[in-house]
Amino acid sequence: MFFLTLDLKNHDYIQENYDIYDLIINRKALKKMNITTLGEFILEKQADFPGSSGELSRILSAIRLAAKIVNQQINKAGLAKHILGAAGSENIQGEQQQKLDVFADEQFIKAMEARGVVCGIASEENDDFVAFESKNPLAKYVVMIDPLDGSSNIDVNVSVGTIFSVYRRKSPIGTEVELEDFLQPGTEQVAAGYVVYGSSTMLVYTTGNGVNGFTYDPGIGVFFLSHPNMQIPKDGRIYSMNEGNIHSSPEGVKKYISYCQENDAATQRPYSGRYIGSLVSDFHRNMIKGGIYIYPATSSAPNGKLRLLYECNPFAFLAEQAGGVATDGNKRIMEIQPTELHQRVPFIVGSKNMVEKALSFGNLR
Ligand code: P6P
Repeated sequence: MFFLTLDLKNHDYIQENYDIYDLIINRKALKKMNITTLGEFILEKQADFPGSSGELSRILSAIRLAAKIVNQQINKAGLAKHILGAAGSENIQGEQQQKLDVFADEQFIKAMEARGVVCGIASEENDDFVAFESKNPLAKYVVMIDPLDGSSNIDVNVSVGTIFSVYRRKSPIGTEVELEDFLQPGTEQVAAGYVVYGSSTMLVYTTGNGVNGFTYDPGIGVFFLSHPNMQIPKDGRIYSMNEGNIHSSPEGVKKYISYCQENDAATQRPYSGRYIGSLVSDFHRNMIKGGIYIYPATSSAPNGKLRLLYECNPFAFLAEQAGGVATDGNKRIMEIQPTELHQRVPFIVGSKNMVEKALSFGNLR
C-alpha cells in the first residue's frame, strides 16, 4: 500500500503518490458509479501502449500532484498576502515575476525531478533549461512548461493556468541533456496538456489518442474524468484577440476580425468577442464552445507574443487531437523547427472552419 509522504513546508516529494481516495474508497463502487479518477485513467491508458514502461504515467502523475499543490496556493492567493504580488524579480521575457509564478515553477520542477523519469525541464520562468541527469541518469523524457500562464491576472481573481509538453530526449540516454533535446518540432510531442485554475480546476491532456478533461474535487483531492474525448466544434461564434493590437496587426488579421464583426444572419455573424487575457482560459472555452484565438505579430511583438515550446506547441497538439487547427498564419505550428528555448511565434488556433476561414484572407503574418 503506497501512501504519499509529503513535507508540506518544503514540498519535498518523498514517495510515489497515488490518489489517497483511490486507496480508501472501494474501486468497484467507483466503477459502478462509472466514475474514473485521473490516476485510474492514466494506468488504464498505459495499457494501450504495449510494453510501455510506465514512465510517461509517472510524469503525468507528477504533474497531477504539483497541480494540486499549486491549486491550493492559488485558491488562497486572495488571503495569503505573503504570496501575492511581485516576487521582485523578472523572467527572461522581462515580465515581472509574480510570487506564485516562482512557487509554481519550483513545484513542477521538484515533482518532475523526484520521479526519476525526466532528465531536464525548460520553463518560461528559467532563462536556461534545468538538467536533472545527475539524479535521473537513465531518464528518457524532457518536459517544457509554463508553470503559471496569465499570472498577472491572479491579483484580479481571473483564471490562470499551467501548460506542459513532453518529448523523448534526442541525445543518448545517460549523457548530459542538451539544448537539442528541447528544440524539437511539436510533431515530436508524446504528451501535452494544461491545468486551468478557474471556477473549478481542470486538467486536460493528450498522449496522442484524443483529449480528455478531468475536474478536481478539492474536498477529497482527486481529479475525476468529466470531459471524455473532447472535440473542438468545427464551427464557432467566438473570436478571441486583444483588439488593442488591431491597428498594428497584419492586413489579413484586420480583414478577418472585420469579417467576424459583420452582420450576416446566414452565417450567424456578428460573432462574439471574448478575450480573458489568460491563454489557458481562452483556449479552454474555445475547446468546449468552439471559437478562434489569435495572437498575431504586432508592432510591440514582431514575432507574436506567445512562446512556441511551452504555449503554442502543447495547445496545437491538443487542438489537432480534438479536431481543430493551429497555425502561425503561414504553416502548421507543430511543423515549425524551434531555434531557441523562448522563441515566440504568431498563433492562430481553434475551430477548424474558423481558422481555415481566417487563412483564406491570406496576409496573416
Ligand atoms: P496581452 C499572458 O501573459 C499571456 O501569455 C497569455 O496567457 C494571454 O493570452 C496573453 O499573454 C495576453 O497578452 O498582450 O493581450 O496582454
